[in-house]
Amino acid sequence: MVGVTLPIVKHSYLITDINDIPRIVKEAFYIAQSGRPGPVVLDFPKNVQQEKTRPVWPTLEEVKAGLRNYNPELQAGDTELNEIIGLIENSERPVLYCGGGIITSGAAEELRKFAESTQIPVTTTLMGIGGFPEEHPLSLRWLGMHGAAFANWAVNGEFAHRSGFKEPMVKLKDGAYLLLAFGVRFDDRVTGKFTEFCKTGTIVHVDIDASEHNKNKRAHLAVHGDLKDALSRLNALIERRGGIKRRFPAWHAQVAEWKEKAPFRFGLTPEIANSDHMKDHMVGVEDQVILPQMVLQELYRLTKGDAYITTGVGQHQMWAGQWYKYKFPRQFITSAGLGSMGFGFPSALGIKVAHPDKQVVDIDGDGSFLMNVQELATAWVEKIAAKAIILNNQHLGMVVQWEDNFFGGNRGHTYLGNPENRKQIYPDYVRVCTSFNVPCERVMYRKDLTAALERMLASETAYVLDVVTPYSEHVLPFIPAGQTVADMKW
Ligand SMILES: Cc1cc2nc3c(=O)[nH]c(=O)nc-3n(C[C@H](O)[C@H](O)[C@H](O)COP(=O)(O)OP(=O)(O)OC[C@H]3O[C@@H](n4cnc5c(N)ncnc54)[C@H](O)[C@@H]3O)c2cc1C
Ligand SMILES: Cc1ncc(C[n+]2csc(CCOP(=O)(O)OP(=O)(O)O)c2C)c(N)n1
Ligand SMILES: [Mg+2]
Repeated sequence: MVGVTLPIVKHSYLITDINDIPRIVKEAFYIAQSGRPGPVVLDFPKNVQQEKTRPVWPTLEEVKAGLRNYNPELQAGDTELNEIIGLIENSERPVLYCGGGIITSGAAEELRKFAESTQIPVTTTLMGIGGFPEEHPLSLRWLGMHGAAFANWAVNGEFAHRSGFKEPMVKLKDGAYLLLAFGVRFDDRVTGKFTEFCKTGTIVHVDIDASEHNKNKRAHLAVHGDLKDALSRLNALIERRGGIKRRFPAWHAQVAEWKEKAPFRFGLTPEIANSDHMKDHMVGVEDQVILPQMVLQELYRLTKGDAYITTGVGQHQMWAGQWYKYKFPRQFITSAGLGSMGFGFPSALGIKVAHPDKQVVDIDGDGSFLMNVQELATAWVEKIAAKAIILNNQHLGMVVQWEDNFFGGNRGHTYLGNPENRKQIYPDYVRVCTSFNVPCERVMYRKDLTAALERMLASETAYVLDVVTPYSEHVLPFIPAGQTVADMKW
């Protein structure tokens, strides 16, 4: 078992002696939560489970002393922090690119203070969403494959759209000259083709895990340390010197122009209303089609942006990132990198248990929701009032998007409905959910959406809303894998 988990978790233990349990459990919690947090597996054989002993619990100090080769309390050097301040003072087009490290290190407040005092625009990764309030004037939302066009331009520069990957890249405007990469790992879904990412910028990379430095992209200044500590000390340094002298009015004007030019957007086309599973239901009421983005917009309005949102994996996940705006860390819980379909509903249950007074909504895909459908029983048996919205496009929508873009629309088992009756919405989630005693209703027409969302939000038990949406909608912006900002469709 440990042999299987070793390469994919932070640490694994095989317990062979019952007297080791107190130490191992305490170490496991310490390792999981400190430094770069990550899962720790305990393999607990049945013969050891059946033995008896009297536990002797070590103190945290004893645990730390026993882990001599593990030092998660790393601090950036003073020289490096001063160097960062010098780079800001000498820079013209700075951008903060912040990720999951802001959230795991608990540095959101420090980041906000730093951004406000330096006036540097902030973009986050998908994992960094909530690390900086998205309604803040300095927010560029998130960047990458499906991130905001204006965030991608701010980092990489604006290029004329080219129709083929082999055509030359024609630059229209420069992007960042200084990229402050804080707690990010330059994932390829963010960078696209590594050599073209932030080509004109000096890159500073602060990370607690040295193996992330220069992994995908060379950093001009690699800083090894905890981000909360680094940001608090940067803020103190700035305060001590009476603030940052440099201001960036021309850069802010450029960013504002980009935001105006390419906000997230969507529109209803005849092709969309003609989506196979919908067209029979939409005759004469084509304007009643519900697009997935509309559901999120309306949910955002009704919950005033305060709900916790979880997701499965797919198009719905990207729309949940784009059309709900996040204010605080861990408000958006998504499996991101090694995205696991089925993640949404169980995560929503966990968050609701931790925050019983908060609204928790899983934005799910029909494919993803089915992968952990048995969790409806957990919701009922444990009385957990988490909500789920299935953006039901009757397809593995994200895969369909790739089929349409790269494989001539050839379908490889991405239709999830009933091939013998395409008009039928299949499976019937109302019957699936109510068979678990969890109330569920289906919505298909726009006129019914708001009231249905209100009923879901008002419910004191778990509740599922099955919203039927077209499958022909694509997530935009879109930078195809391994390509560049010049290839971005938006
Ligand atoms: C279909 C699909 C599309 C996607 N599209 C996008 C996209 O458009 N944009 C996007 O951003 N992502 C996208 N993703 C997610 C993407 O794959 C990555 O999961 C994500 O970009 C990684 O975010 P991150 O760089 O913040 O890294 P994380 O995985 O959050 O890593 C955090 C980094 O912070 C460091 N760190 C942790 N703790 C500390 C600390 N205390 N101090 C300092 N450093 C610390 C870690 O060492 C690590 O380097 C997509 C995923 C899917 C499934
Ligand atoms: C367990 C698992 N299997 C397969 C995939 C690959 N995959 C990524 S997105 C996707 C389609 C998801 O469909 P759905 O949940 O209906 O979401 P939609 O894209 O339609 O919004 C698939 C199959 C995955 N991420 N996880
Ligand atoms: Mg789907």
